[in-house]
Order: sequence, then structure tokens, then C-alpha cells
Amino acid sequence: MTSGGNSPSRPVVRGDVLLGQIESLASVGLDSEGGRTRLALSESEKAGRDLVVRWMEEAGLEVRVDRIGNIFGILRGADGGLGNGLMIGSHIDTVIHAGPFDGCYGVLSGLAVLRAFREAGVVPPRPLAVAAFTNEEGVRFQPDMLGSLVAAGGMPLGEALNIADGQGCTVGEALAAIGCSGGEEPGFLLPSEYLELHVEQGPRLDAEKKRIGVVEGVQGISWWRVTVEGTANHAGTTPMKMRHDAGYAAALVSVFLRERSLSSGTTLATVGTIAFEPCAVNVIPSKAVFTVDLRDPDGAKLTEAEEGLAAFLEKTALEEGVRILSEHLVRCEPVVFDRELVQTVEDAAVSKGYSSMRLVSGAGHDAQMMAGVCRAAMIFVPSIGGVSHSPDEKTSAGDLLAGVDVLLDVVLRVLGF
Ligand code: HGY
Ligand code: MN
Ligand code: MN
Repeated sequence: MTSGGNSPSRPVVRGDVLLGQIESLASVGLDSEGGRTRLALSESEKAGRDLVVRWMEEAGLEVRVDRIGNIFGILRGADGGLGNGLMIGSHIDTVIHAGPFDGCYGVLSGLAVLRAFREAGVVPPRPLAVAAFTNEEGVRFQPDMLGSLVAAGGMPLGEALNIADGQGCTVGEALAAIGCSGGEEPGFLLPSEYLELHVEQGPRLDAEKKRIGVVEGVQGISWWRVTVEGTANHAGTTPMKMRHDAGYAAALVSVFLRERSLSSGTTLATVGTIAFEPCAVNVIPSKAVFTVDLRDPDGAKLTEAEEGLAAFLEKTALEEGVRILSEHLVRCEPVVFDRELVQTVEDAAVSKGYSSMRLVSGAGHDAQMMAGVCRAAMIFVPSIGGVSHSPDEKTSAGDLLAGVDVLLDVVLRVLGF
């Protein structure tokens, strides 16, 4: 239900405004690689935050910000309160060299739905909110989904504010530096239902030519930081058998993870960052620091993958004569979304005549946290070629509008229209 005009009695999303805002937000934080980089609580993310707050205010929403920087645009319902609401959320922080849709599509679609209610003069029976959560990506500060985790009571605010990035800057300091810490206590606005509209970021919908993803849950995530301490030595004079090469030990771990994941069939493993010291062409690395991202839809198999990693680190330390330390950064359990709400998503897609399929999300989302405190579900639209976390992330305008069409229909169904 998207068009250029307003129907007298039912909310209608103005697709042109939504697409325009996605494009405008995508131009904030443009980087040298044709993508955008708006790491959490950075100056460029602050510019994005300011834009979204302005759009929320222009849509006539009540804007509230909590002490971890989560932003909420609120449309009060007939009951005038803040309880028992329906929230639509996602994030506007990005990875490095990100695409235009990850997170932003969900926040701006939620804003478009609330704007549609306002413009149609329809007062919902209970409050509607759109949320932009802090640090969903977890690139600068770990864990990821930090803002929604704190809002859902999964981590005390004080602990979260003390988390430091690679330069030693804490979340609290970063919030203060960009002036984005709000006055509300995290969790001041907990909904009864949470919906998140997102690009799939994987290949399935595109490959199977389905327009809508009915997301049944999210797989589990486990992040580790591994530090290998070896012995610096001369690259030209040190016999291979005498080396305690931190770089080689790190490479062994990466190959082990790839082979173990392939044989498991479901576990995914990624070494996304690595740094050597002293990092010189003719010096055997004395130190290697790298991260490991493990995922699996099954919590027990994710634990097995963690245990497999720990055992291999121990074995490698012995065999290579190096010291290996590992730090557990994140563990998000797999989540199964609310069956009834998932069914409502599927009913909405079918009623709109959109092809759809059920799937489990490979990527983590704020919905994974919100599912711990309310009924939650997600809606996906296809990522062309399955590409995301890349400047090449693409989704057609038709699919973007189909997604928000389904989102609005789900909201109307849940609210009993
Ligand atoms: O890592 C993830 O899956 C998400 O993009 N934060
Ligand atoms: Mn995302
Ligand atoms: Mn992401």
C-alpha cells in the first residue's frame, strides 16, 4: 500500500519519500571505496543520527533518546501511554565500506509507517515507535547489537558505557564526544511487539526469486579475539625448524577453522581482522592478533565450534612453541521468533500477492535482542547476488517498496485494523 497520495482512512506509505531518505542517508559518511563508513558513535554516524532525528521530528513524532544513545520516534496511541507498544527498529551505524541498505532500510521504513499513520490522521490504539539502536554492527565496540542488548536488559548500562574501542575510547566517552547520550533510562520503552525489516544480506531470496523473506529466527554468533605471542627473529638467518612464528600459527588457525566449518556443514567461521607485530617484511612476526566470527543455527553446535577452536589453539601453542591467549567477545544464542507474528508476516505477504519463503537469518540483528523481551519477527527483501557488508549491496526499488508494504500490513493486522 504505497502511493504518492493519502487515502482518507487508511495509512499509506509514500514510497518516493522513503526511497529519497534511503538515498540521502546513504550519502552520509561516503568513503573512498564507493561505500559509506559510519562506525558507531563516530562523527559520520552523528551526521546520520541528526538526519534521522530531523526526519522523525518533521513526521511529527515525539523523539526520545536513552543513555546508550538509542533513538526512538514515538507516535502515541489512543491510550496516550508508552506501554504495550509496537516497535519497528534497526540501526544506522555501518561496517567499513558498507552498502546503502543494511539497517537504514529498516529504520527509515519504520519511520515511513509512522508517518503514514500521522498523515492519514489515524491514531493507533496503542503507541507505535521506530527505533535506531546504537552499535548494532559491533565493528568499533564489541559486542554487536549493543544498544538493543542494553535496552533489553541483557547488559548493565555501566558495563556497556565502559567498553573501549581499539584506541581506548569508551562508549561513554564517544557518546559524550558527539553529544548523543540521552536522558532516558535504557528499557524505558519496551514494546509488546517488535518488527524489523531488513535486506537479507544473503543469496537465498535472490536465487529462489522470492520477493519476501518470512524470517523464522536468527542463528547464533560467537566472536573471539586471539593473541599469538611468538619470537621475532631474522627472516633470512633463522632456520624454519627454529622459528616460533606468530604469523604462521595464526594462519594454521584460519585454515583449521575453514576445514572444520566445511566438514560441519552448518557452522560458519571468519577471520575478519588480523594484525602482526612488528609487521616488517624481513622479521618473523613476534605477535599476531586476530578475530574469529563463528555462527551456527544450533546453539550446541556453536558451542562445539568454540570448543574445537580452544582445543586447536592449545595444540598449536604446543607445536609451534608460542603463547596463545583468547578473549571471548560475543555470544548471542540462536533465536526463534514468535510463531504467531511470523505467521502474520507470511499472511501479509501472501495477501499482497508477493512470493515468499521462510528462512533463518545468517546475519545478527537487533531483533535477536528484542526477542528476549517481547514478541519479535523480521521481514526480508532480496539482496541482489546475496551481497552485503560491501559497497556492492543492491536491492531493487520494487523490492524495497514491497517490503515496506508488507511491514505496514503486518502493523495494521497486529493493531487490529
Ligand atoms: O554481524 C552481523 O551479523 C551484523 O551485521 N551485525
Ligand atoms: Mn543490519
Ligand atoms: Mn550489518
